[in-house]
This record gives sequence, structure tokens and C-alpha cells, in this order.
Amino acid sequence: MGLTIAQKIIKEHLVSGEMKVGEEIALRIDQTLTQDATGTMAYLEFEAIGIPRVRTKLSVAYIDHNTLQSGFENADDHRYIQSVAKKFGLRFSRPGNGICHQVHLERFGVPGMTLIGSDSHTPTAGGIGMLAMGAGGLDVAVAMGGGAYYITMPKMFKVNLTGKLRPWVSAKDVSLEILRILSVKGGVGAIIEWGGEGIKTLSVPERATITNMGTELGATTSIFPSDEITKEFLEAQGRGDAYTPLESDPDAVYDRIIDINLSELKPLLACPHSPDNIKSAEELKGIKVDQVCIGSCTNSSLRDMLKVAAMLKGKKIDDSVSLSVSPGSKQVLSMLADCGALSDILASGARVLECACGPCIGMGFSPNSAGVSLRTFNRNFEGRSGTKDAQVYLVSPEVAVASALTGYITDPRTLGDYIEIEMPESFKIDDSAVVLPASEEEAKDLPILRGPNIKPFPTTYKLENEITANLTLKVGDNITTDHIMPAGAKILPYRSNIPFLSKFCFAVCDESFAQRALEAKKSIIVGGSNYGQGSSREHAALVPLYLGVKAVIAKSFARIHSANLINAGIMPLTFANPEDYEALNQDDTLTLENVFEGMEKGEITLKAGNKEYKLVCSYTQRQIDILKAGGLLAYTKGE
Ligand code: MIC
Ligand code: SF4
Repeated sequence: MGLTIAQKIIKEHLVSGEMKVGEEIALRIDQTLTQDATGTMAYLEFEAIGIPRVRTKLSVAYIDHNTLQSGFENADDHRYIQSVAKKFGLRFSRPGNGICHQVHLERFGVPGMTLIGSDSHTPTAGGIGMLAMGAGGLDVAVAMGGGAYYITMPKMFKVNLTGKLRPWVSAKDVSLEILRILSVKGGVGAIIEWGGEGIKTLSVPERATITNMGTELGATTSIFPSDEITKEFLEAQGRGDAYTPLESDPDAVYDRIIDINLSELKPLLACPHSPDNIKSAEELKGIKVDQVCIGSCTNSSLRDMLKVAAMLKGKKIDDSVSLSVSPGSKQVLSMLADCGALSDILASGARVLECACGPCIGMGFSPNSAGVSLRTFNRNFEGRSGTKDAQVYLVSPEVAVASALTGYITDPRTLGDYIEIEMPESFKIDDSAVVLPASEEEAKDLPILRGPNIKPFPTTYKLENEITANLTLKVGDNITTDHIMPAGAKILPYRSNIPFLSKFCFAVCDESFAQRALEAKKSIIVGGSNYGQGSSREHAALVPLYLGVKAVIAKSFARIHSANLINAGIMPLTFANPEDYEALNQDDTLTLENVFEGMEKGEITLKAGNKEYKLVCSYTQRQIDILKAGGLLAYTKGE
């Protein structure tokens, strides 16, 4: 039987386990990346593991999320990460060098290799045929130390593309279309391979837009073949030697095949507050727009920016609209400046922001009260923009510019003739904002620079065989890690200070939760399906750990969050009978009985009052040992 692209890479990197869907497999990891919002914690964990030098082929520490440095906290974190990178053998991408995924694609990604990153959009590198996955910081720390990365062997989905995108329709619309088809849960447990004749019409940055947003499907990752188009891109980046061709076997078997005809797609938008709430620009036209943001790791490539500049050239944005443009990397910004496109953007009335995540993670540029904001980003969860009642729509750069020009949601096809852009033959190579590590010899004497906001890893507890705890919070379906541990300019500077962060845990759903959990000392949370979707932030597990959460019982879990819970020593459990969700109420006292035996059997009894419910889990022996030890850190250190 032939193999899919992902199966080929998995086979080559398999450390243990069988490549059978649903089985746990361990993979050798070639490259890792971190960003600063998850990086500080990941490096504290790496330090705690106690390995003096990274053992990967390449590890990069990016600074792109907390670049405001509005107080000493972020600056201290950045200085800490830089000192750690120098000492432990990582490259350090300075603030201003760009968004981790964009820079990694341009400068470091290699087809056929494995990459894990402490950021859920790491699959962006699937655009050049890497097997790239988002992971919790602790998993990345272990991989940096040469340890394997454990996942459940995914199903294989294939999306066959035919046809060619019509004028004003773009890769973002392909992402939104697949979200319409599959929903935010539709990719859970699967790797999505993109193929078919249609992919020959898509450049690497367009492919990367698609693999980037595969994260919103809940997929383990998304991947394109590595072909002539990949080769051209790598050559244009001066990295032709990184190229290897990679395709699936003709007789590869897929669990699901989806066909999309590119020629039939229209400009689409994801409406508030979920990336799969899709409508067409035609349907939504006429809605008044207050703000438009262009950028993020989804749509900030040179190609996207040149298109934006060409559409804005010689025009003025509507007086009532505020427009921001954040190029994805220093390479993009500098090339825009050199060719004059930056002036076209500025002359239109746009604000050019730093090459960073910026508004995407609520780092400034929050919309006005109840404001309508169109964003070329990948997430429109409630409150993520920093304005609780904002209405955020996810759009392509084309819809973004068309709407900024008119002040209303506008179908770009009504703008007239399509503007073709020409891509330069080669990119401008300047890696001067990437600081190289010290040699092993020099590294020995180098200090690690810490600041007062960097607090220790929370205390972990060995698992108890019987757990009695309060049901301190009951939430519904599709709870995101942005609900569990919000981000934004006010809170993000405290990513290395779990006690401070804990005050904001679940604040979007219930501001009194944190206090209640602290008072209860031991808590259990009950959730609906797809609990923990979205960001990879392990803080959404570490903060509950700090607050005394012992287990989360849900109808189903998102992959990275479930792994983060186990890594933190918190049990993710699912209802054997999803209707039992209805029977449990906030403030109930719950008892989990015979936990150790139950974990082995895959079935645990929950008592609430005089009623009993059946919960299920399918932990591997390794996961049971991690949970018993009180989390991955204690397990790795053999405590
Ligand atoms: C996000 O887009 O939500 C983030 C911020 O990049 C996160 C990481 C984080 O919370 O630090 C992600 O996607 O994993
Ligand atoms: Fe940054 Fe937004 Fe991409 Fe997350 S989704 S890495 S916040 S640009």
C-alpha cells in the first residue's frame, strides 16, 4: 500500500509506536521554534530538564508577540530568551525580524523534516512540505533536549484542488471554504494533505496561508507536496540546497477525500465569533466597517503585501475607517520599501505597524466599542481583539482593502479590473536580525539573565487515587484557550508569572472563577465538545494547575490542549455518555473513584451525590505515568 506525504515523513522519523490510526507514536524532531509568549516558560522548562545544549538540527527562538514592551516585563523576558538562546545553542530572532511562521518559512524550513513549535500555527511550514505541528512549551523543551514528540497517529484527509482561483479570489478564501465544509472540529485527529492539479497554480505563500489556517480545523497539521514551486521559492530565498521533492504515492489511501474547484470559489468572510461561521462577501455587503487590519501569520507575505499596495495605489481609504498593515517579516518590509510599494500603502492613509503579531493577539489596535473589524487573520474569538463587544470578521487581503476603501463590507469583484502583481525573481536576504548562538566552549561561562517578573514553574502534585473536588465551572462547546487563559496587551506581559495570570483565568466566561477555584482548593471543570481549541498556550493548563484543577471532564478535547493538560498533571476525561453533561451542575461535589485502576481500564467512575456516571479515557502507559508523577516535567526528571 502506498503512503501519503505525511506517512512518509512519519515513517522516516518514527522512534516508537505503530503507524496505526489512533495509536500513540513517538517522532524524532529535526527543528523547533518558540515565540516569546510561550518561549519564556518553555526555556524555564528546558533549564529544569537540565540539558546544557539543544540536540535538534535547528532551534529558533523568535520574539514576535509581546513586542510592545510597555513595561519591564516583556523586555526582561526577551533578554532572558536571548541569553538562553546564546547559551543553549539556539538562533535568536530579534523583535522586528518578523512573525515566527513567516520568517521560518522564508529562512529555515526544510521539506521532509519535522518541526514542532510552541505556537499552534506552526503548520504554516507545511506549505513547503514540512511535517510541522503546534505543541505545548514543555513538549518543545523535551524535543530541544533530543526527546521524542508523542502524538496519536492521525487519519489522513486529502483535499483535491482543481481549476484556478478567479480574479479577486485568493488562498484565504480556500481556507475559509474548507472551514465551511469541515467546521472548527472537522480536522481533529487528521492530517490534511493538499493535492490535485489545482495546487500547481498556488505559490508557496498561498499554500502557507492554507496550511496556517488548517489549525482552525483542529487538524494535527496540513501539508503540501514539495514540488517545482517549492524549489523555485527556496531558490529565490537563496536556499535551493534545502529542496527535496516530496509527493504521496499514487496508491496512497485516505480516510476522507474532499474536492474543491478553485474556479468556483468566491470571496468569503468568517463572521463573529468563529472561523467557521462563513458567509460570502455578496451576502454581507453593505455592513459598515470601522477598522481593517492586514497582516498576521496568515496573510503577511510579500505577495499579499504587494497586492495590498497595488490595490491601494493612488487611492485613499474611507475617512471613517482605520487601516493597519503589518508586514510579516523584515524581508517583506524592506522589499516593500525598496520597490516603493510601502509609499503607496502609506499614501492611502494606512498605518504601518511593526513586523509582529500585533493586533492579532490584541497587542494594540483594538476596535472601538461594538466596532466592526475586518482582519486578514485566522481567529475571531470573542474578546481576542481586546474589545469585548467587537464584531470581528476574517477576510482575504482583497476583501480587506476593498472594504477599507468604501467603508463597508465590499465584494472586491465589484472594484473593476483585477490588478496582477509581479513577484521579484529573488528575495532580499539579510539575516542580520538573527543572533547566532555561542560556541559550546564560550557558552559555559555565559550568564542567564532573569527579571523579577519571571516566576518559577507552578508546584505539581502526584495524582491521588481518589479525588473529591468541587465542580467550580461548567462551560459549553468549543471553549478556546483564549477563554481559559486570555491574552492581549494587558495580560500577555505576564506569561512567565503564573500566579498573576491566574486572576484572569476564564474571565471571559466568569470573572469570579479564579477566586472560587482558589477557595475550593481542588476543582473539576466540565466542558462541552472540542474543549481547548485554538492556541497552543500551555498556560491554559498551567494556570488551572496553579488554581487546583485536578481534572477536566468534557464531551471531547482539542489535541494540543489535551496533551498540555496531561503534561501539567491534569486529567482530561470524556463522558462515556455525552448526555451526562446535562446532569452535572456548577457547585456539585464530585468524586473520581479508583483513578489508578480506572486509567488502566480506560474507564473511571464519577460520583455526584448519589448518582454515578461513566467517564472514559484512552491514556497510553506513558501518559498514565506522566499523570501519576504529576506532569511531564516531574516525569522527565524522574521525580
Ligand atoms: C495565538 O495565535 O493564539 C497565539 C498567541 O499565537 C498562540 C500562542 C500563545 O498563546 O502564545 C497560538 O496560536 O498557539
Ligand atoms: Fe501571531 Fe496571530 Fe499568528 Fe498567533 S495567529 S502566531 S498571534 S500572528
